[in-house]
Amino acid sequence: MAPERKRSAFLSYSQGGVCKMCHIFLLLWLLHFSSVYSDITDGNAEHLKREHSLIKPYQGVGTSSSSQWDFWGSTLVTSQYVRLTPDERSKQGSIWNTVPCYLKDWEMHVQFKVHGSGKKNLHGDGIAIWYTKERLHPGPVFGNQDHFVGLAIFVDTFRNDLHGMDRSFPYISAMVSNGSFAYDHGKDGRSTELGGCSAEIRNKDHDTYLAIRYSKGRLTIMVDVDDRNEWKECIDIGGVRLPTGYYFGASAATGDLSDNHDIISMKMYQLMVEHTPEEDSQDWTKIEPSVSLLKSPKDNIDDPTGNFRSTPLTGWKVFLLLLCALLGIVVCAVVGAVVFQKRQERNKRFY
Ligand SMILES: *[C@@H]1O[C@H](CO)[C@@H](O)[C@H](O)[C@H]1NC(C)=O
Ligand SMILES: [Ca+2]
Repeated sequence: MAPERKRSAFLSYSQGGVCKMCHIFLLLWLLHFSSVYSDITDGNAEHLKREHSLIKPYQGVGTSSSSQWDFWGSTLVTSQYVRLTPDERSKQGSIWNTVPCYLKDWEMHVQFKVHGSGKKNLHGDGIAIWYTKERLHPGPVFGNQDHFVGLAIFVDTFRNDLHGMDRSFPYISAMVSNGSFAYDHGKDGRSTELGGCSAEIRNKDHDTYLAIRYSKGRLTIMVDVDDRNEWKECIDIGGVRLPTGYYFGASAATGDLSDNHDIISMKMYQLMVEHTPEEDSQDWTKIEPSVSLLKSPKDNIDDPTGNFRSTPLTGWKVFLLLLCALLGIVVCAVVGAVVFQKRQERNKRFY
């Protein structure tokens, strides 16, 4: 059996690719304010929620009436994978959790596999992961209805928009809708997307994963598709409002071009996050899906959810930054001086 996979996308993500200076900064920050930002460690306290998880060998799925997953269309359930569509034209399939999710903070890990005989660019259309008000409503958006209410993550493997050559495909993107927005296939959803990234996910021999994290109004999508057992950030955006009580699902579609679209597992983890009494007293099922900041997550600075990476810099933070910068400059100056001196000495020897 394979070793247990790192569960926390958040922790493994935050450990990777951070510069030394930032480490010092982070350390200082944690030392001083660990009490205030206790939710920063919530990746530790997560729990797998079986009723929202789809795990091999998918016992009872589709056959037992007590099953927590329903499927529709071309979906085929084996003991090793759930195939939403086969590598054939004009197929649509989906699988839906029958249990509404009342968790306020969660992280969904999806292991998926897209593969087929189509050569480069001759395959499609992709997979969508859903957290929506309604379930099992087939339609034109990767096998699900348009004008959906909730969250969608698209793994779009076919470029429809020939003007959008600034991005390579497959392309992963996210969309939140209150039902009034249509998904524009012709533009690969560009007009409604919250963010996205390109990811080589097709015909891989290794496992490919996607993580969707929703906590305190922050939506984070991470991918692990390079066989490195490491999460890479794809989307990170604040100001996202999603209610509880919606359903998780996955769907896929083929058109003139096709692929096998397989879901291997969907694992739902509850994140243990504290909320203010005010937030707790609210009826979370009544929230309307919305995004307050429709702009690139990278300049998403006035984030109301309290994530330190994107809050505006206040006095002492500026001070710490300056301190780090100053330290950096001093280190550079010293190193520079030493190197310069060495050179001078060498030069003297030569002439
Ligand atoms: C959905 O959101 C849009 C933009 O925020 C708003 O104009 C519209 O009235 C909302 N529609 C519904 C059905 O609530
Ligand atoms: Ca497309």
